[in-house]
Amino acid sequence: MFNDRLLQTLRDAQHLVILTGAGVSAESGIPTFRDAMTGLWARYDPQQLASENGFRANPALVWGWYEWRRAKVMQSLPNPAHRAIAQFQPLVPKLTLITQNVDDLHERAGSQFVIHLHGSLHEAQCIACAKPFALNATPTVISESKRVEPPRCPACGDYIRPGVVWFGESLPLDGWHAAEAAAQNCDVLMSIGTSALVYPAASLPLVALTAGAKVIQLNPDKTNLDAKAHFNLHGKAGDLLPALLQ
Ligand code: BV8
Ligand code: ZN
Repeated sequence: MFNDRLLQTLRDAQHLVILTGAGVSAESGIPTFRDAMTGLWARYDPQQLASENGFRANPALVWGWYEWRRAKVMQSLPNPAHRAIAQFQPLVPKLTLITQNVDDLHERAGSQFVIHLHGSLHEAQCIACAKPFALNATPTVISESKRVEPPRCPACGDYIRPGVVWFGESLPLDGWHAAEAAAQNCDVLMSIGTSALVYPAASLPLVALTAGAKVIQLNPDKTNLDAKAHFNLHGKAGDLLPALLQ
């Protein structure tokens, strides 16, 4: 099923970086950004919703969108892709897991020390004074495009916002620096389930290539990375990863 050079590359890996995108959560029932031509994403561009301007223009629409996504994640389970990655972690001398996703499915599958480049749906803070805000354990299960007024900060009264990185916002520096260093020092980087379009996350495979690492891409659709990766596996993460990592 897999070519020997690919299997040998994984067997020989001393420091493996795994970079995941929304595709790794697709088989858990979490819509991706680009494939989700259903519901809210058919009518609104995610880059509009996932931005401070979008939030300021319509806080109830954007807060409702994130609460709907948070409820969906809490009702979902890790899929075989998340589990294969977690099971593979102790088998490699060093594995750095970096995700663009804002769900906690890697952690719930047993992965540790996950680097979240774009924050988390399960965190929130004041948009003005950044005071952390504890979200209620069970989000109001709402329909996909229901408007929900965001809570107010008890300290300053401004809106509470989701703990994610919006377009136009810089990434958490500690996470970004750790991710960049891992890409520079690894010998193998595997990119799984991402359209490789959003920067600076999409630059990590290129950093690894420049540093002489082997790059493996696992994605059903072609991306810009296909032309540069050493190996391209076109298929679903939930099918390929359990077979590849056994
Ligand atoms: C920044 C959190 C500057 C929020 C997200 C022009 C050129 C280059 C860059 C830019 C530009 N204009 C603007 C920019 C910068 C911008 C950017 O890159 N824009 C792109 C669109 C051009 N980047 C930013 O704004 C970043 N910040 O640059 O700041 C700065 C610097 C210093 C100081 C101040 C400011 C911040 C970007 C972070 C945005 N936040 N998420 C939320 O979730 O709501 S991005 C979001 O989309 C995801 O986190 C992810 O990173 C990104 C892409 O999504 P993917 O994960 O790739 O998912 P997608 O749907 O696209 O693809 C899914 C893939 O899965 C598909 O390929 C599909 O085939 C595959 N798949 C489907 N099923 C399966 C599968 N794979 C496996 N198995 C399956 N079963
Ligand atoms: Zn505040």
